[in-house]
Amino acid sequence: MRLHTLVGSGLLLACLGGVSYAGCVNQHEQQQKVDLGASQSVKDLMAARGLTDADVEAALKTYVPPGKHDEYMIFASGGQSGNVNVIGVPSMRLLKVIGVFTPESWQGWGFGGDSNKILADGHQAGHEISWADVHHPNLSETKGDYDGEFLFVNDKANARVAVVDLKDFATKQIVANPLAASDHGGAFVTPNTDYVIETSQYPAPLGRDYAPLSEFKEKYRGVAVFWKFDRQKGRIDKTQSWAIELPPYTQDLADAGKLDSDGWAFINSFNSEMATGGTLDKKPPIESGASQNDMDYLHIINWRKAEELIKAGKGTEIKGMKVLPLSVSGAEGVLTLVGEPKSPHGCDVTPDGKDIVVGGKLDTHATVYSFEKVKKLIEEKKFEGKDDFGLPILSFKDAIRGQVEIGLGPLHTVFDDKGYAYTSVFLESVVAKWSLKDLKTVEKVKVHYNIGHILSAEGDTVSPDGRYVVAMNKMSMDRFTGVGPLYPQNFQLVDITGEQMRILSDAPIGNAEPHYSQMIKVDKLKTIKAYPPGTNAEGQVDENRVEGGKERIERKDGEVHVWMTAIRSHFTPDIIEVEQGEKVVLHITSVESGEDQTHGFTIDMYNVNVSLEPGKHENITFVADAPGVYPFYCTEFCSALHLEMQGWLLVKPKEKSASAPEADKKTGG
Ligand code: CUK
Ligand code: CUA
Repeated sequence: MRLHTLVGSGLLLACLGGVSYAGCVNQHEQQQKVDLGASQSVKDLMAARGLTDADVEAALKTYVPPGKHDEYMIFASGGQSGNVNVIGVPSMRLLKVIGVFTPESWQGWGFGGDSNKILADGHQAGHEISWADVHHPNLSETKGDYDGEFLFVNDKANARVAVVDLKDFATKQIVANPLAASDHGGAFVTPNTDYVIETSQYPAPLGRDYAPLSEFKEKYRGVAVFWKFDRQKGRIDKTQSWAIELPPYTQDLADAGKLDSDGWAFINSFNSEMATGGTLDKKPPIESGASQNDMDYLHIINWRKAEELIKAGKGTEIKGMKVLPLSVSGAEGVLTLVGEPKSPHGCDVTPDGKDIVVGGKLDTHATVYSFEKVKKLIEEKKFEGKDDFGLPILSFKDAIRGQVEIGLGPLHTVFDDKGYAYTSVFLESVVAKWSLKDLKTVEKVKVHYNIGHILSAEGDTVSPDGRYVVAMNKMSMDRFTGVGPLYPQNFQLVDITGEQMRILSDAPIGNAEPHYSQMIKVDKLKTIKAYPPGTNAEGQVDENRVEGGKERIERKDGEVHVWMTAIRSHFTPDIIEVEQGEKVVLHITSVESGEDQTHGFTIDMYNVNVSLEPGKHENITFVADAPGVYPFYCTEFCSALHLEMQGWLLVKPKEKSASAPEADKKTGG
């Protein structure tokens, strides 16, 4: 074994592959010239590792050598992790985890610094929520194309939307939906990112109020919130945001129109039966109650018209937000319904904005609605009838361009640059490629079990790139080395450049159940390498920023303020003495400017950890309530003397009260 180690691990691999011991040594002598590890040739290596030509081709297409960069980046929903994963393509390497709704200690996100304020804005009704169910990341767009500036994600569980700035890949804002109790159709952007759309999922009384289920039809509602995005500020402007009341069907996925259909939004729904369950009372569960009708309703929203009506004062105010009532939307042509078959799920507008593709979970078709037909029917008021809430309904057969025979359980659809659509087919576990022109399936590729969402390169823009599709699979049995009963999810990278789709690689996702993801060309991103000196988590130069030489400790009103700097490899000051019970406020600026020179700051017991990238500033507040000696130190191995980058917080016991010395003596033993 020692000899093997000496001659290199490549040789060891070949030896394990069955080559004799003496043969190993001989091979080693020969390979000095060809430099293929222990192998005489690529063929030799393939044989040793049991690889086919197709494997090698896939490896060559996805291998990114040390020092080379990936061409695309995926922003993947972190599902129940509440965060976002950033993955390089074609390597499928994890590049970053962005802390969004869930504290992420690696990023110093939510552990005592200024990021806590951003997380606190996401509280619902005063309740702290430290997790989320992230479903749909959406990149900001300009003229329907990703512009690489911002990312928006929704939290299905608690009805919230977050804004991530892609200059530093950090969350800048969380807004809590004041009307809904859950969301799903979000966070979808309009073509110039004027609005970020967030649609409720499970109906509830608007404004998070109470009403008994017996009043479901009267009091329960869905809602679509149009969050106004202020690009200059890089924040959602709550004061300019508004909403549309929706009937109490369970609204599901949504998409914004583009080009021909710009100004419109499409939301599908299930449970138009309005089943409410009641399994303990022997009533059918919602799953069967909700599957009685053959059709549910695609909601067609003229949001430009809604915006005008809101501006004209037609909204009613609920919990501080203007809401356009159902009656107005129905009468003014803002909200129109059309049937959609069997438990619809995905709702995707084609790159040219001319069609809307809907997949039915219990159907074998994808239905393709023609926006031109839909618009004409609405303009001519050709309605088939009205629903229980007075909303006009279009004739299904008059509104569609056709249906594509896909397979069992089509869910989501993405697009390429050659006029093809790719639909994930859940029950059949395939990706189905079909032609948008003649609505015919041309090819299916088997993916590993139960594909949910699917994504393609720049796939939600007006000009998709083609090249790659990623199947986002819910299960990974038999796929990876066992890691216990909770399995990773599995991303499969699919090459769509050739005549036939080819699976290139599997990437286990071990920290999330990703729902949707988007893939952007990396050259569109304009990331910074360091912050302007003194920048806080909200992206502003902090009023308490500290410059080198201006460090100090001051006391006022029972608070101890410490203005501190961090630079390789010390904190100034490094000794802080306080009295038990004093409030400690640390203002720490990293006065580094060099690329990748990050420090961290933690202190024993107070649940504090911040990340201090070059130029970053953090304000940390806690009450030093327990006497003791608390080392603080840098949590990032920043230099040869990183371990020496430490200091002390000394918390002196409170002066014993002079009036009660006897009592102290007794308890002190
Ligand atoms: S959903 Cu999860 S697979 Cu929330 Cu977009 Cu379809
Ligand atoms: Cu600074 Cu380690």
